[in-house]
Amino acid sequence: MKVKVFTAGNIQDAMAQVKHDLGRDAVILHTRRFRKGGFLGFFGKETVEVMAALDTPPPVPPPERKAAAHTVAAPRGDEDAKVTAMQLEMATMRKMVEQVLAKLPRQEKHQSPLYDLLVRNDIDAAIAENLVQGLPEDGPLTGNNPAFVRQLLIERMTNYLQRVEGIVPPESGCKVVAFIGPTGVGKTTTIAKLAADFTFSQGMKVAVVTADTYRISAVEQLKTYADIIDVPLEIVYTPDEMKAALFRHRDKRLVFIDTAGRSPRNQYQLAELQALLAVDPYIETNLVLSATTKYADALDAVNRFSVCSPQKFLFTKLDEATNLGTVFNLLYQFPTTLSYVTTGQNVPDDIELANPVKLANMILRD
Ligand SMILES: Nc1nc2c(ncn2[C@@H]2O[C@H](COP(=O)(O)OP(=O)(O)OP(=O)(O)O)[C@@H](O)[C@H]2O)c(=O)[nH]1
Ligand SMILES: [Mg+2]
Repeated sequence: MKVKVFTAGNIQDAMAQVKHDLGRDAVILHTRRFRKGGFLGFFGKETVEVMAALDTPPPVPPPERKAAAHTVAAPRGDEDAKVTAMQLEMATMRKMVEQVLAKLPRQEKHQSPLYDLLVRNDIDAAIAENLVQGLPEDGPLTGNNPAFVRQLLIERMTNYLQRVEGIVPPESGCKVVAFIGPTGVGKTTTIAKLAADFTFSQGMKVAVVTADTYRISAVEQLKTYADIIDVPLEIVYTPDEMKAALFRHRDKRLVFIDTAGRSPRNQYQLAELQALLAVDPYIETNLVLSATTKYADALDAVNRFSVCSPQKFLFTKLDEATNLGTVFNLLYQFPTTLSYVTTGQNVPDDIELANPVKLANMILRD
């Protein structure tokens, strides 16, 4: 790994040097502002120091992005590694037990086609069991109408998806909405979609703040969107800078905060994220999760990101998911408000307010 320290009069110049010397995929390890020269630190020239590293020669393909993120993580001790290995082992065992259990009671107790359909759609076996419990069997009582029983099940499922609220800008003043979540789930793309929608369709004043400063290309990705949508973009490195940026944009109706993708297993990164968002207790935090994520992994992410107290879930990549089992299982386990779902890569079109009935029907796909 190549590590270099750059100094300049301001952050933009320092980042330009990083980009020039190490390329777009450089990882920012550390930044510091100080006064150089002067007397006892007074009257000196404001100087910015950036320590950056390049993990692999550019261009870096997606899998190495994870490696880059690890370079800034706190060193993991043996204990950490053991805990992770144990958790993985437990998750694998849990999955195996679930698979066995899913087969057993189904034969003996239910033989219900709807139970089978739920499990085929990756609804957790225990949850599927609860959902079909007490549902009438299709027969003379229900008019020999399987669609009717299915409709009863959809209604039950809809109950768990009822809490829906998008971003509601205040009548006056400014609302700040942050997006957090694991790496690559679609946080930045989702912000671009929302910023475009609120700016163009609803004519609101919007600003975007990014705290994703680990890779130069991450800032550039959002800058490109911000330029096209014509909204201001602020880049912040510390909680104080976050506070200052939010204060500068208090005249906007909405401020969206983009954050670096975090490995849910890295507690140091999560604590850093928590500190950034703690500058304002009124920030509405959306936990962004991909519908393509395995349930066990999504569950782990929800548990670990809970240190940032997200108020809402936002699910991405519904278009790529073979089923929406993870979405339902999570909302069943954690009755949380759902904001939006995204259905593709197109900015700004592929996003919609979550619709409980539509989702329940999608979850129960044949
Ligand atoms: N198919 C599909 N792809 C999506 C969707 N949303 C985002 N993507 C794609 O997912 C990839 C990652 O998106 P980003 O917005 O960069 O994800 P991120 O969470 O900001 O990633 P990091 O900042 O690296 O953590 C990009 O290729 C996006 O185009 C979606 O709803 N469907
Ligand atoms: Mg991003």
